[in-house]
Amino acid sequence: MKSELWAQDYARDGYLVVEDCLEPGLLGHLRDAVAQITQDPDRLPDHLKRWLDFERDYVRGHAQYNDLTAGEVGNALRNIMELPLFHPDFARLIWHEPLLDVLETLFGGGEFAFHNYKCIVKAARVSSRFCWHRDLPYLYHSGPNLITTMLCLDDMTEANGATVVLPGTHRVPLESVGPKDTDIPEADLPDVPRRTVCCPAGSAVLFHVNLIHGGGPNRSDAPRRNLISIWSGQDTYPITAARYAYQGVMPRSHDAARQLQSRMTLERIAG
Ligand SMILES: O=C(O)CCC(=O)C(=O)O
Repeated sequence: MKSELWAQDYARDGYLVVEDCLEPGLLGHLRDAVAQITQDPDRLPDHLKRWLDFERDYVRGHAQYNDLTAGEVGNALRNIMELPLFHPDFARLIWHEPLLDVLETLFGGGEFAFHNYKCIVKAARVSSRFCWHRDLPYLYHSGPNLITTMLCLDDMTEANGATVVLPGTHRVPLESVGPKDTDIPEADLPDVPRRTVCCPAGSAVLFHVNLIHGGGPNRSDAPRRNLISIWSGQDTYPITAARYAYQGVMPRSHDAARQLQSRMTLERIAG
């Protein structure tokens, strides 16, 4: 898709797919780095293990989202929070220029800040589906000027649980969005056509935090992994005590003090 259309399509649909955001060498390297975590999570040190969410624990609390039992999903991981703490190459993704180019276009300038990076793993054969939801109520911010981005490490297909979006549902009055939007029953969904976001590995999918989306389970023989980051635009701030690694770094800011912070942070990560 032509970059001149990014802002227009995003404003209309509430989401955007940009292919070829990860070149093949980096894509392979990131897949390997995620596999290092998922293949034997029990071997990780405690300071990293605390950021892992296992599928079996999710299934115990949310049996309705999986046709398998907690015992049947084994040691599969569902989510790796605080990804930048696991490997410097994940931290360096905060400065990944092809993604920053899209974000700068969608935010309408460089004054946007990093919030966090995680990895959603839909493990081969056993993953749960994702309920219909909006991201904003999970994020606890003073406003909705936030963008969710997904860097796809694998092709997203119907069979492996590609994310499904309801285009246009981001255009909603702010006061109508609340905790009920973290799990929207099928019967309460707006009557708009659904779109399954099928795209090749290396694509970036960006969406407005008020866009309704969900995703099927992965019943294919290969994992489906997305690196997910959240970014906040101007005049949009966190309202809870929670803070994440490198939160607040502004890699495209024009402010000299922010540029210094960004440069010094990146230098420390490089070691
Ligand atoms: O991976 C998916 O299919 C959905 C992920 C998602 O909805 C989320 O992380 O908020």
